[in-house]
Amino acid sequence: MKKKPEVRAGANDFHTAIEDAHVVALWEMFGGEGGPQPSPEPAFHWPWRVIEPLMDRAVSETGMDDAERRVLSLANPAHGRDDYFRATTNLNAGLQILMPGERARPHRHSMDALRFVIEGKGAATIVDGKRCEMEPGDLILTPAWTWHEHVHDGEGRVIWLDSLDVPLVQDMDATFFEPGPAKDFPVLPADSAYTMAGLIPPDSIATAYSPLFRYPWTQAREALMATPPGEDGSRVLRYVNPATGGPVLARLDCYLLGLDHGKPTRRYRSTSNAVCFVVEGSGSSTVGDETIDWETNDIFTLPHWSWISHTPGPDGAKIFRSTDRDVMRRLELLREEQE
Ligand code: 1HN
Repeated sequence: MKKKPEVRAGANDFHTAIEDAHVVALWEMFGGEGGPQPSPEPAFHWPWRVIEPLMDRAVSETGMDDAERRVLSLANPAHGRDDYFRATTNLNAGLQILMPGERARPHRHSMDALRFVIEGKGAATIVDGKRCEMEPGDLILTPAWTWHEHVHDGEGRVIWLDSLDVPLVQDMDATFFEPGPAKDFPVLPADSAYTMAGLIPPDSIATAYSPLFRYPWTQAREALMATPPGEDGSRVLRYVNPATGGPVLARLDCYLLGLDHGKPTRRYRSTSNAVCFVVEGSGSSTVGDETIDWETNDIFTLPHWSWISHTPGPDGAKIFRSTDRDVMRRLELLREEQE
């Protein structure tokens, strides 16, 4: 039980009295006008050359009988070690590895999750009974409260990026979790019913998340190449729910960025946060005061309200982005500026 506020009628010292009463004098907290501004969070970078050997070591250290999921969570030091689910404000990211013959047991939770496949063949994620093959570059959704498990019947290691809204759901104290076996799930149409943009089974309108669970890389890459570049030469595609045109998940929104010119993209800043994964190529990004030199398979963050610009290397680059942007928009908190 929390201590009840105690009114010390005799306390002459104002600060002792207000502390005892559990109130705070706001005029003493903020200097200047307008209250607090977004606190600058530096961008953070996890290079593949550092993380990859740790994935192999995770396999030798831990079998799937001991680890529910073999995930290395990307814990941004800006938020402290105890906050190990926070890659950036509102977003979790981690790398998961599965070896041939292994499986990660079914479960479901109130957090939205997505998988972006980095390497390997033969693994699949089963989402509410739909089997989604995992090939490099594929985006696979495991929306909040859908049953999901990972299986691997192929050869060699399979590694993917997990991105979840864990910090946001934790901050709202709305974390629910249920272990499998999977039961009582709605049966959605096969992904192949959504193969043609502009044609959907009409019942799809009812779903709060995309009824399409797998966005294959071959098609996404082709669509990106066919997308007209903007003034600064960059191409942008958004992964959407085909039934609504909105974000793929209630609290995660995904984009592909294609950079094929050597010049920097237009600087912008946003109140949203993002985790970036370099699918192809190399280059650098300026985020606030920092410049990050990235290569294929690297992961880095784009924290809110820092000025951002990307510059590809000579061979161009493709970047996958998982962001809280649509959450901010629906909360009427999205502000964006471009130079
Ligand atoms: C989770 O359920 C998975 O299902 C991966 O593969 C990472 C991180 C935090 C909470 C739940 C998975 C996760 C997770």
